[in-house]
Amino acid sequence: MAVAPGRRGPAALAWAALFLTAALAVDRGNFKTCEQSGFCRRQRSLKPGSSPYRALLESLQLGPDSATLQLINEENKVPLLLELWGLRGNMTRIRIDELKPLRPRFRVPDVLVAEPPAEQLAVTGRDEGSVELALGAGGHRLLVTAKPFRLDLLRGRELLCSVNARGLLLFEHLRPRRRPFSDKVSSSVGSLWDKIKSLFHRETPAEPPAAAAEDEEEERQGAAEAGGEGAKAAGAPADGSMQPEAAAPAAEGEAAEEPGAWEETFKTHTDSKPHGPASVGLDFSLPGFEHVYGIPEHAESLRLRTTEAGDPYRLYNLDVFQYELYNPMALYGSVPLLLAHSARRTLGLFWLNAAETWVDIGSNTAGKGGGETPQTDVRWMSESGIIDAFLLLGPTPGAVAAQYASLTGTQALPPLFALGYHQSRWNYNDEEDVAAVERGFDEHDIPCDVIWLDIEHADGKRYFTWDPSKFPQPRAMLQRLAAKKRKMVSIVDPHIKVDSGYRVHNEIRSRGFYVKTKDGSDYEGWCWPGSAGYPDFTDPAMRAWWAGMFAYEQYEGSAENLFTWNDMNEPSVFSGPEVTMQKDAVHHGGWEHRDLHNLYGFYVQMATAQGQVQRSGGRERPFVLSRAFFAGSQRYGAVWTGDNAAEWEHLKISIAMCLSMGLAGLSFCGADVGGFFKNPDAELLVRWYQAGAYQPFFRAHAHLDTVRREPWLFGEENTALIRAAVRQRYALLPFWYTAFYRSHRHGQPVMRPLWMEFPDDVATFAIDDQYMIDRALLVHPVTEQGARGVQVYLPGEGEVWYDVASRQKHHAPQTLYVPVTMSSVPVYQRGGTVVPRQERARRSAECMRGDPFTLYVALSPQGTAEGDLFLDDGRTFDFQTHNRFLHRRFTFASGALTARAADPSGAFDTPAWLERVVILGAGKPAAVVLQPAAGPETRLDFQHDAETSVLTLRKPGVLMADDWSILLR
Ligand code: NBV
Repeated sequence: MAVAPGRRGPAALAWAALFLTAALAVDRGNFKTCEQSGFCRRQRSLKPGSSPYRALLESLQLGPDSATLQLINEENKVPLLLELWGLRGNMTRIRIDELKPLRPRFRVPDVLVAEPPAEQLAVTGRDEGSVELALGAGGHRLLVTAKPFRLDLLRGRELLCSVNARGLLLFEHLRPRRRPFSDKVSSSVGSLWDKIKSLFHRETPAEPPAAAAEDEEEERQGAAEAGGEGAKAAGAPADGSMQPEAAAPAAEGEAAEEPGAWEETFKTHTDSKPHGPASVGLDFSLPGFEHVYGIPEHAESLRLRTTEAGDPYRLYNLDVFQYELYNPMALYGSVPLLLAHSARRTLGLFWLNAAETWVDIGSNTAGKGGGETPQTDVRWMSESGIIDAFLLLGPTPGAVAAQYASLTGTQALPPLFALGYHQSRWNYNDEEDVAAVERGFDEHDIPCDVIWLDIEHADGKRYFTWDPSKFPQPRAMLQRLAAKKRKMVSIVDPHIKVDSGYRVHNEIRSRGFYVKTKDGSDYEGWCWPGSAGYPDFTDPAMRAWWAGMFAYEQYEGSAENLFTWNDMNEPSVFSGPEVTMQKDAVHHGGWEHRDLHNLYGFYVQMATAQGQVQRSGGRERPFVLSRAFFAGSQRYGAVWTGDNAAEWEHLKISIAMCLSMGLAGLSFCGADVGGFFKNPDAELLVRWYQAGAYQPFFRAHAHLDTVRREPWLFGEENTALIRAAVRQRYALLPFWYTAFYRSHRHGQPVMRPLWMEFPDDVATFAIDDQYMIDRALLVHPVTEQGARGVQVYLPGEGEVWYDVASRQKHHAPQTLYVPVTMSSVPVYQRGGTVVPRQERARRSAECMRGDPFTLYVALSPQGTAEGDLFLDDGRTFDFQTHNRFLHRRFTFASGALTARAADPSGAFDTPAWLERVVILGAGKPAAVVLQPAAGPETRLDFQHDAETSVLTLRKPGVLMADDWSILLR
């Protein structure tokens, strides 16, 4: 069947034609370079050299689980407090704040799942110039060198990481504003009135205890002066007051007073910076490492590049229209976690700061060759807040993933349906359109779990409402979907239409829940609905209220099978600087938007997920897709790579981008299948379905002005190809679900780079056109137009791999040339694994509940294999709260396949049974015998294909919940 094209006027169609033919390219001028970002410029202008910081070793104090030490900047005499922890599980935490800040500096809340438990530290060595600390049981030592200040983290004789070895610690202390003569020069734009105001402006934060702060500053300045000439040299006002004249030029290293330090203009926007410069920066040297990864989100190869020649990687959640590939520009989400990997070990650096951040990467070997010991240097620079850095010491990739998960939490276990296929577009026009699309899936026998509604479904972009003419009966529509065991997702963006007739706006405003401007009024920005307010999701009371909005009686027309999509939550503000919120906007607690920008989207998704949990009385698991994210967002749902395009390069980079997110804890990642902007041709669309079917979040989505592209609109042949790809996804749902369960339990990424599984195989370190799903499947999607074949690298000395389609066995390591046709999706099962499948084609995931299973047992060269299966109701928290689950382990050894509980604490009633076992790489047995846990042995029918060495056992018929063994005799 065909779907009617969207009902659009001629003007819209003309615009669409223009849009569809225009070349896509980001308008770089809308976004800052490091040079245009005052603090980045100041930080980066500090070149490696001798650091002005000295550690005051005599100030060392050992607490029960941490050590503190003062650092002094010998040029301006401002003291810092360094705190060190040896955390349990092979981690070290380094926190640096001002000893006596003029006002409290922002510390990131709610991201760490708990205060990380620490181990006792001990002083193990000391001399005039250094102190050595033992960091708990892991055998790590920390050498603190006094002058210049430096930290070396060692294990035995091996140096793992040095901090401030390049002398790039730059901590801009808070200061009272001096007479801003310099600002006159710097503020190219800005009203006269603003300037007059700023001349008389003293810092008056909305809430932090600043009243006392200036006294403290006086004290500190006094102390500094007593302590030496440095303070005078730095021009610090002795009485802490504003000086009518700049008392003295800023001292060297005191780069803060340069133009832009107290006010900064970008394009038409002036950032008032009422608290002045406050940035922090620090360098980490990683000897022995040449490969670094992580710090999503960037449209970049998996392996990060060095940044010396251009801009650093930027972490600042932004709505970047038509983003470009392979560059360090910021995108919608940020996770300040960087991984370094070598054949010897893996390390992680987690920089817990939610302000705008830039990351410079340098290497002594990049492009240089030669026999030097490789070293990577990483430099972090953030606009405000403190330095709170975690060194995750691995030593394996899996250990780093577990360490990061112990800090920020693991991936939420999605409801099963969410791992199925999602059909979205901007927009499905009305209830009839939704019904027709849904019918299309049934008519074409393509499974589909969810239909999505974008912004046009709401009444005038008033979220939590429905357009009365297009969606007059939302509940009935949801019921029709529910009857087919399908779900719906509606979009709820965090910009709220300023409209006194809109209840949501009125309530947020009357409760004082909007973000405020620097002057204390409700902040308003321009977005889809026109003028919009932005709820302050950093306020727990606001989040509780928002969560309450998902109650069925609040969100009218909603139902149990309606889930949520949070878009534009960077936040996107069309009228704002860099399409986001002004940095001097004020949040709960008086904190500036500057301090916590990268957390906004995290909180939106948190509150939304909370709402979904609450509406079911705490029983049902939520599903929320978010565009913006931060460290810890994995606890609240899924993320996607935003507005990509129907281009082959975009298809290719979706793999690298999701791998990078997975490394940073966000396992539930996907890209718009088909590409958001532009129209894919049939070949690209089919290839994208084939790739998407093997990525964690599998959703087709398209821009409003693209041609309709439901899977059956490209001719029978292509429909069949798409059907096959989607069905492959569904057959593997038990495998995906089990992988997600283990990710939820242990923090391992579901989609992972080859080097996570083969950490000492250097050949895998730069690969990002193929990857592993869990530890069993290797996928190399076809991402080249007109491809006749792909080169697949099969890693693992002495291992074997089985082509999932042909069942042919291949020895590793080797690079295999694999000829492909349009139906090929190169997937390999690793020898030594067991993969569970459900192979009956159904309408949706829920329809597969209770369906029988097939186990694919791929034998290792030693004739062994192991795998598992997690089963529960697929939707509630009962697996957690009532142990209602099955976690089964299948082991093949010595000619016998056995099924036992992987976790005997769970129990779950299911009629699901075993209908087939396929053993790859098996010889022909004389007989096959089933030994059930209770009852007599029976013989099983089997079939052996001598050419492929595939042994198929028919109808074992045992329940998946039972223990049993199958013996090959
Ligand atoms: O809500 C409309 C779109 C949405 O379809 C897309 O997936 C988001 O990434 N949204 C962005 C806003 C407009 C984009 C041009």
